[in-house]
Amino acid sequence: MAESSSGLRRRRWWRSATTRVLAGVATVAATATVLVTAPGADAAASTLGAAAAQSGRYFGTAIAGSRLSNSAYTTIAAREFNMVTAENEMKPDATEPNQNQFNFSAGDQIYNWAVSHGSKVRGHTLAWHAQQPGWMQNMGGSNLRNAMINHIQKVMAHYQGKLAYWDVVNEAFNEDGSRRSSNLQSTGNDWIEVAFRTARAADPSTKLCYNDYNIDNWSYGKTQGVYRMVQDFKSRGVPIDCVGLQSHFTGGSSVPGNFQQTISSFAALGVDVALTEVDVTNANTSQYSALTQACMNVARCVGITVWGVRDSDSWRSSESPLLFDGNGNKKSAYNSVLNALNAGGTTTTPTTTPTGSTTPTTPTTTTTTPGGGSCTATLSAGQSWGDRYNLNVSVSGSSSWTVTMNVPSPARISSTWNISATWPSSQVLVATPNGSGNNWGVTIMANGNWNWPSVSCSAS
Ligand code: 9MR
Repeated sequence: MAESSSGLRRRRWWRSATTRVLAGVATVAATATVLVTAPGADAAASTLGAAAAQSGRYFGTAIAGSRLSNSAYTTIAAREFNMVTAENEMKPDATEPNQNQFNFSAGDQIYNWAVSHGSKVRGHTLAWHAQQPGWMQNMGGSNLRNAMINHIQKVMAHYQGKLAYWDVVNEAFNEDGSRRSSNLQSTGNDWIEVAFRTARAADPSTKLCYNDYNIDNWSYGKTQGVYRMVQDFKSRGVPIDCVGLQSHFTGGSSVPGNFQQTISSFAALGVDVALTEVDVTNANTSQYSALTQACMNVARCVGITVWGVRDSDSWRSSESPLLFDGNGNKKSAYNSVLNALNAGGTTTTPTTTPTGSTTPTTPTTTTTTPGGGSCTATLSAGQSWGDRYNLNVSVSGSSSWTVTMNVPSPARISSTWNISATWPSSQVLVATPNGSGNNWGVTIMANGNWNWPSVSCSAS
């Protein structure tokens, strides 16, 4: 059923009013603010893009230029998705076939199709060991470094102001968390940060992402390697705005049990997180709903993109991994994703980091439960010591709340006050009232990671 326009208006009013109220809280507490959506009385949205938009997220797909003449394909793509990634057409071999001679015709075709159907566009990708044009594959040293910089500058200048995100660097890590060897890596370990600095200068309007596969399992070496790089970049002011988890749960991989922890841990570094190339072997419904739910549960998980429209469009079509079958019919995984999107989630407003603070801030969260009712959990700094710090938590909006706090590894919560606590894992605290009111707190052993935990609040 389509959502009524009055439902949408109500929702927007509610969100903007909440933003204003919470903005005051953020100023006083010097924390960032998060708010939420989706009062349960509203009708469910009937497409993936509209359902995701209710919580401020997008739902996207990869588009192949060669299929834009197929109306069965474009009908589904235009109806369901509000973010588009060019599957191959914005990669270096497509955009710079000869050195310093650029060709944007295939990329522009996809860009124009997307925006004319009300969709935003994610750029993919600028610096990658694969799909380099032949002339680049044979390069090294300062010639390659300069060619990479020129490529980023020229391609980003062409799309200046037009793209929501750019995957600046793609797939630069080995499975053990070390850097992948490539001609780019051999130009010096700083090639990734040079790429990001070049990208920021070329187009300050777009968000700059690092994108990779097999970084879904929090305890995996590659995930930790990428996490450390992003943490390092944030600490040194190297411009990075987002991390893309490709989330190819095909070819033998499946959604790990700690997927949400991975998303929230990256988000706690102060970057957006997106699932950028999702596919799942045989479109397993529980895996599709779990990965969608994990994104919905993390305030800065901004959107999900599936890697193709129909199974027949997939790079792994023999695994039937997408949400539409070869005839364009919705599969059961489609419904599980749509339902998870419609159930609501957590969204953020921009974060503010207090000047001079040694502790990066992380969003405060409000979640509206599907059945209605909402609450807000606001974090503020308490006393801190050389190895640990206190966080005060204030809950408003409901006296019957559940706050989930996810602490970024290897930090650990060492004590709590004024709550009943349960511990689904060593890094996750679930807090409920113990009769002491709505102000409570935790002591966190930093173990070297001073990023604040993410929190979500749900009312019952
Ligand atoms: O789906 C893309 C396929 O058509 C290309 O042949 C392939 C070549 O490298 O790239 C595929 O897309 C990849 C994406 O750009 C990066 N992550 C892995 C994707 C699947 O291989």
